[in-house]
Amino acid sequence: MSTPETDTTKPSTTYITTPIYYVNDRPHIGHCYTTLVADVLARFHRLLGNDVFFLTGTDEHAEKVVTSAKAHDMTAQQWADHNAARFREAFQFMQFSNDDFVRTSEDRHKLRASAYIQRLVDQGDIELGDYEGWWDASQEEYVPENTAREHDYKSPVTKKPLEKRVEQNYFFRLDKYEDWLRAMIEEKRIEVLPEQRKNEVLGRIKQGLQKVPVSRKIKDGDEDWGIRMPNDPDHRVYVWIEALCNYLTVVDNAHPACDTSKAEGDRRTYWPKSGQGASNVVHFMAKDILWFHAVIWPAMLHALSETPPTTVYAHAYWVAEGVKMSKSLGNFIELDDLKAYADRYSLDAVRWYLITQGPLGATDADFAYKRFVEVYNADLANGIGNCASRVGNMIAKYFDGKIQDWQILEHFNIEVDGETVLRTPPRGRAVPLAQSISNLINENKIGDLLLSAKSAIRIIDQFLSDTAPFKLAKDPSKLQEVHSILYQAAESIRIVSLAYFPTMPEKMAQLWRNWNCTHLNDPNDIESGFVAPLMELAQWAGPYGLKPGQQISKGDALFMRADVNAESPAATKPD
Ligand code: ME8
Repeated sequence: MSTPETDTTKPSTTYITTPIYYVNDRPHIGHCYTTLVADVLARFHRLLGNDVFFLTGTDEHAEKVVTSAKAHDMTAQQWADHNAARFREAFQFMQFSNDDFVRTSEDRHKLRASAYIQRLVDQGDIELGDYEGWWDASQEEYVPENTAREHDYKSPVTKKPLEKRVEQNYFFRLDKYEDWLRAMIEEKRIEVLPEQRKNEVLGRIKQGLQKVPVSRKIKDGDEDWGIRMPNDPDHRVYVWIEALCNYLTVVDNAHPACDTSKAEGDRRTYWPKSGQGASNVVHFMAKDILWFHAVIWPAMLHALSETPPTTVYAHAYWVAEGVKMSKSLGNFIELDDLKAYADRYSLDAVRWYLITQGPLGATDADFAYKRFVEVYNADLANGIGNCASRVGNMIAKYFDGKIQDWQILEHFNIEVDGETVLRTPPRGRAVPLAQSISNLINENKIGDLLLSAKSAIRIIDQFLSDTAPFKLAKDPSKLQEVHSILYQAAESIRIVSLAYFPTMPEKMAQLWRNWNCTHLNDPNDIESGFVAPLMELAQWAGPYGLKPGQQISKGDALFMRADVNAESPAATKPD
């Protein structure tokens, strides 16, 4: 067996973040998707035995939160509380394994973010000046003149008219960091992914960087909501600038501004200061907010003498049945839609569909009911589900569900076009798949990894069809061969199931319970942790492999086949 490949170029400590979401409205598929991508990556890291910290949360100090709160007859805080709870509930429903959930209205965030801003002011990285620009109220950001002109002075995202604003503001001297940023991104010391997005960012940096406004003067009658400039309480910190700070405030628990280190442990290991250790810091988001994460935030960190993120990953968008989702069209795929799909097909099937069909790359992806059913039947009901049942049923039927203490054969004779050829078992696919996980995960290649897991299942299925144990079993002299075939298939499925676990933890835990596999500390609790790191769990017939005497029970099917003619569950979901 070849030795496991491990990527020694990257540290194993990993910090994974999602955007913090605006609480002006409820969560939808987009929020769930980015958080799912982060969740799956975090679960892969845990499976590898890496130390990982996964953060998500809510961004609360936006003007649109105030406006929307008023429309609901609530204070901004009340409305933020209401919607932050909906995000938490949504993420629990999706079974995300985030280690913390930050809200920017919390003291730990406000105190530390103010302290960072004060330091930037003291150092001269933030200074006072006049600003005149095109304000996109729906996105809470200024749009550069050329972009505003290109879009006919309408929001490039929501198409609402832009507002001309002139104000005295504090500015962050982003211009000072142009050369540094360009070099960092070109040399992949900050890796911007996918490649196409990196090229867009570099192209925009090359047009020149200007100072960016970081505050807004408070007007009479404004609700007291947000963080004030620590050096000038007449100004409020621009929501984007303090929101970005969340990634650091949550792990910076040694900061004198707020000592909560006892409750939280030492989280600085997840994002050490330069020279004080190493960690992969991975920010996930969609393409809409890449600029803030790939340019403004790294420059702020550099100015604060903090390490920049290792990876900034901006996926594309979901659209719904071929149409861009928008409020005016009312065609958002809502949490309730996902719940209705989960109700019919299982939550893990929803997670699988989103991850494998979603916009992980630079191209938008379509959420379409027909495609969901196709993928569900092909990958799950007829894929891993059927493959595992075939093997489980045959072990039950021919061996009373017990792995025998017999020698396991490695080669099998099969007939192809009337000739006898030697067929090797799928172990040659399953073991290298497990060995490749570390490298693929370090490169954030979740899509490629799941594709190879899927193709490994197809190969196991083909092996069963080629060797036809169900025919051989009719001849009692062939039982050792039948047992070997089934062992080879079952042990391969067990190893491949480890690669499926991060996306479909409930279903894989169900399979492991059926087969009495001891991968988890508590077989009934997917969050109980693995008993050993992946390379030990995945060892062929190793300490956690299928062994003589192990009872394989058929159990319930993992995925029932879906009726392609049924109506979409979203169409029949309750109000
Ligand atoms: O921008 N497809 O928050 P936000 C895929 N608060 N992902 C989508 C999506 C879609 N159609 N729509 C939204 C903000 N998303 C700021 C972030 S971070 C310091 C501050 C996801 O509530 C995607 O991750 O508008 C996108 O980047 C994010 O939601 C925007 O969420």
